[in-house]
Amino acid sequence: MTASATTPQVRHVSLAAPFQDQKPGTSGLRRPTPVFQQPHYLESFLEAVLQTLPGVQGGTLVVGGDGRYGNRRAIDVILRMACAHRVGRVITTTNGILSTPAASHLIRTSLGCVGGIILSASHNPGGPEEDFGVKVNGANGGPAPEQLSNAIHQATLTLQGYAVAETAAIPLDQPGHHRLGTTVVEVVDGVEDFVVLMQKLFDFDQLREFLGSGFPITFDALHAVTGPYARRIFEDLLGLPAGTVRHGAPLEDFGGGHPDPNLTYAKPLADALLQGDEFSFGAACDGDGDRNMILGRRCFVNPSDSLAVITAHATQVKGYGQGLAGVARSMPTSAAVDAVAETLAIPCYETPTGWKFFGTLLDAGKITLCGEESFGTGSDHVREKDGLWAVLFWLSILATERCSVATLMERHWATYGRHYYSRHDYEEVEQTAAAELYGTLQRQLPRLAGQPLAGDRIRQADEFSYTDPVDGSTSSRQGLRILLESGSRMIFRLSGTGTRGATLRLYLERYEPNNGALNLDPQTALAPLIHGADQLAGIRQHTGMSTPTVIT
Ligand code: VG1
Ligand code: CO
Repeated sequence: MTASATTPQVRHVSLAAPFQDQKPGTSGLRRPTPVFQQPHYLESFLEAVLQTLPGVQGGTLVVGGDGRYGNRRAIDVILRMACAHRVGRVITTTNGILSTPAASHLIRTSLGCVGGIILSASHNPGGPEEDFGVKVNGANGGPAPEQLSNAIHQATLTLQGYAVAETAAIPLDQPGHHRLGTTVVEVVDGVEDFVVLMQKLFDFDQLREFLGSGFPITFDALHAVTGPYARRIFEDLLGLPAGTVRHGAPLEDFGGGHPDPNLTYAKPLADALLQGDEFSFGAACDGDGDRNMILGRRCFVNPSDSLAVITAHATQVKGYGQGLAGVARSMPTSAAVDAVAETLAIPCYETPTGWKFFGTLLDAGKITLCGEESFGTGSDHVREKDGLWAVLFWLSILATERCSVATLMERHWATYGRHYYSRHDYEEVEQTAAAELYGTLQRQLPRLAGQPLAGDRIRQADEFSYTDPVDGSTSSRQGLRILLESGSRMIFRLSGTGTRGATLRLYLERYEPNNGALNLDPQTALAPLIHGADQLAGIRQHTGMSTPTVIT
């Protein structure tokens, strides 16, 4: 253990005025990096966290990030502020690399841990001119619930200053123990514990045999946090050839790309699977490792369908053989999983967007699996969505079924019918234009029921609000729903993770029974709804955009 020679001096810095823009969004506080680099900005938010999170003094905190520009500096600031706040122990990782699901696991397994601080803006690009972010997790390992985030925000609004210790930077290049005043800093390997957890949930012998039997796969880490985890799992433990993991070295700017595993931002991978024949399976994860994209040869798996498939096959997988307590999906996620839950006769919950809303259900043992349309899938093994877990789950199913991804999907739809689904994102829309589009539609809602739309009729139009079945807390204003008589629907939401202008998300869904047309292109199957949505909300007119930025 290295110890600072003397007890570090604590400096109290006063703010000329508290920051008024530190309200966390869907998942943490995300801002362009230059905003976080303003004097006192990061410190102010951290001070509010340290004042608000219960049990900080004397407690244990987990700290790490996705390796983006600013990661190292932020860890240094957190360690010095933790010392000033007399945190008992801070667990951080070599080079500060820690995926969001691995952080969740570390929080849950570390004695006396009161929560964690994850430095990531997730799928947003990184670098000096791109985005940075701070996510705060509670003692259960999950994202701060709304009440905690609101309390942190309230604290920032009236903050007069912050306390920080004057110490030299702690080296993070290798595991070890250090002492900063009364605070112990433990630097641990951020990969190993997580990999052990995966080995408990999945049969690695079966996977090794299957993957070695002529089922070539490729994984794209997009130069983000999952690189070291994926190399360890796929190349070291499952014996796949070096190079199976593409872009495996975490870079501060993710190589200049968006670390967002979708068809637009992970195009080289998508092209390899959708146009080439080299691989039977491909996958990618996002900046902080909680999202996943699953691809088969000539087959893209829609994330809503992925949750349904995982649910349908769960008992074939080692860690889930005892069956599922229930499942949950976010409101805009398609009802594909609902159909499976009905067959399995297990409860299916519908929550607002954001992983934080699954926490109470997971903690209460009401659900085992949950997911979102935004490439997020997970289970009760941690309290975050988990990209590599989803990839291993899919491979485990394929190892039992011994068929292609496309065949698995065809069989699934032939059993449950198909929920055609797509999300259209309009990014960097001018704030006022987006607010006007949303507000205009919101005001129309009470008059919409009974009106014709998209060759159908509107059954119900409302703004989604949610009462948590476990703790009774309520969350309103969670997206505008237009539900049609046929069961089709369209949802309008404004993103809570974007940092430039506004992002409008339009979610479209149409059900086709299992004796219907199951092999249409989703954009074709949804064409009347796409057109109807524009008619109803004037998307082109308000945004000035004729096509979405990203289509999933
Ligand atoms: C988006 C997704 C949401 C997800 C959130 C955080 O939020 O839609 O489903 O939980 O990102 O994911 P929004 O408000 O932009 O629609 V991550 O991987 O960025 O932490
Ligand atoms: Co993420």
